[in-house]
Amino acid sequence: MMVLHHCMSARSFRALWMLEELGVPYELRMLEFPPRARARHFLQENPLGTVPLFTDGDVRMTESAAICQYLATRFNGAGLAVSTEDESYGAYLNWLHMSDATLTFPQTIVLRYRHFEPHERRQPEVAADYEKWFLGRLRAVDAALEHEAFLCAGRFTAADVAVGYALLLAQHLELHTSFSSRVQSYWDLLQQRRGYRRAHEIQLDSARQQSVSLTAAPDLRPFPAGVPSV
Ligand SMILES: N[C@@H](CCC(=O)N[C@@H](CS)C(=O)NCC(=O)O)C(=O)O
Repeated sequence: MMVLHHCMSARSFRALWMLEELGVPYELRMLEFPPRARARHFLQENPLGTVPLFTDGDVRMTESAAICQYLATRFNGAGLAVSTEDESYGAYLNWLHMSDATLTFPQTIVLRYRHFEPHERRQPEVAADYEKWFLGRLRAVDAALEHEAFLCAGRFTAADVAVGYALLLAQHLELHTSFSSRVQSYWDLLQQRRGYRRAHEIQLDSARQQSVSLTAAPDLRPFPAGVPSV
């Protein structure tokens, strides 16, 4: 049985969304955020304390975009992967990597220095700079969508799930108000997918069943006193 450790709306949502797009069986284990402070038992499974942690037998993965790629290829029949023979293969890999390294990373700086840090440690200018960085990098998404509904290969792929999560995080951070109309339309399209909606429902249901709080990981409240922010 595949197992996914997940915090509400954290980057592990990429893997959850993929699993729901694929419709394959898995077990979802919900954790309070941040697990290193609020679910310390988890450190035995992942010393980094981060989610996702995804296991499939002896396979163990902690990078959300890599898990999207793994699942798309492992369940190739679902059509969410792009094969090495496809001329879009390079673009597909580029989007998968860009989703976290370029589009999520600057948002984590905004999250931290605008929302999570105690007031005296907040850095409004740093947050504003990285907001601009993120919005600047989104120009790549806008350009890719000029003649296409999806990012690559002329169809919905794991790359759209990985990049779609970066747009979800932007919405949590209220950066979506600066999306171009093309990016906003793409984001609207992604949110209509059954897999996306199911992933939201499942994380809520599972949180209730497993007595985990329902607020999103980036719930925009500072960490409580005593929880180190790195
Ligand atoms: N590059 C990793 C980042 C994983 C990561 O940092 N996850 C965050 C949640 S979005 C986390 O678990 N943070 C908890 C902490 O820093 O203690 C990925 O894409 O999965």
